[in-house]
Amino acid sequence: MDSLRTDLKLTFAELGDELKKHLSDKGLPTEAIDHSSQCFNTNVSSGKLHRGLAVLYVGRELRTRPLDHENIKQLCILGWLVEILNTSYLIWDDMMDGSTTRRGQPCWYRQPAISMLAINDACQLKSTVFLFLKKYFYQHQAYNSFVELFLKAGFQTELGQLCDLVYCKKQNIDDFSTQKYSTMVELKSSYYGLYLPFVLVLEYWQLATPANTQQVRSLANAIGEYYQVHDDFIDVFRDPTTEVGTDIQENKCTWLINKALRRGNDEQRQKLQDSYGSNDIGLLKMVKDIFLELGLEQAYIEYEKSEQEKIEAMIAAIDEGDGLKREIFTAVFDRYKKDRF
Ligand code: GPP
Ligand code: MG
Ligand code: MG
Ligand code: MG
Repeated sequence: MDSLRTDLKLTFAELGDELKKHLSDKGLPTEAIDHSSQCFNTNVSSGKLHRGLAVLYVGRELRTRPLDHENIKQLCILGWLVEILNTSYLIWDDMMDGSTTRRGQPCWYRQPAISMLAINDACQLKSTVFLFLKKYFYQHQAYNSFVELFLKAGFQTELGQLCDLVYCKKQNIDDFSTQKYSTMVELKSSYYGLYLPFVLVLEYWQLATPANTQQVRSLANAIGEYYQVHDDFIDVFRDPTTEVGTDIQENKCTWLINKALRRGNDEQRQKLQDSYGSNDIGLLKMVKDIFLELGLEQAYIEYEKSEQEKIEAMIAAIDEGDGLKREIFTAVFDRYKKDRF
């Protein structure tokens, strides 16, 4: 899949130019155009591009006729649209989570010259998705489906974020549950990050059916949760010199705290209740120490192994007579598996 990165990157430059042209045609002042460009160029392509590459790769694998230049370009653009949506949500998410760094750099809103302008930048990025959809796909048979998919993906993500933010306001961490966790993750991360890329492609090739989108949905939820559990794990257990997590301080309902609450004895649970969700360095250390005492590092390794087997079994059970190929899920899952630490 990595060999597709070059195709993807080539299209990015065109989208950047198109955005500039659009703003200039609207008569915007140079400083506004420059700012918008800087935001686009700095934030959209700096990630791992899992989602954009998935669109291009799955799009190529599910082609219903030989791919021409135009197909490749359109699939790249659809990939970038998912990445643009992702970027807008990460900019907002970092502000909401009080994060300091992303991808080893200060978060966009943390840059002194940006600050609260980041709110508008993320709004504008999200609108850019629909601007580009119209510009490049208005004549495509699936245009309406694309628009609906992006609108729904946005709403689902916002509902997931709502759950995330409402749960972390809970005073009593016993209110957390793995059921609540799964609902939140499906909404805030699996839908736009995995379901959307696959279904965009099914719509692009006019292959979408209730049955195959349902199969995609189940796999997207499973891979999405696997990925979010890893995201939660590294928030606490990654090398703090590369990136600093905020989940414990922000009282987040994560896989780790759910696991700790299930494993802990009364005393450990009480300590967690007293220390979780605080910015105090001593209390933060207390939570981390209990996580270690409860063997959560090993628990994560076991979770990862058993979940991989479960997902691989789900992929093996995919019905290929329905426009899908097992290989597309295997390849996308492999990328997520390799994306470690
Ligand atoms: C990331 O979860 C959350 C999202 C991508 C959804 C954001 C939705 C909004 C409506 C803003 P996270 O906070 O665990 O991710 P990370 O660890 O990357 O900050
Ligand atoms: Mg966050
Ligand atoms: Mg968050
Ligand atoms: Mg996180």
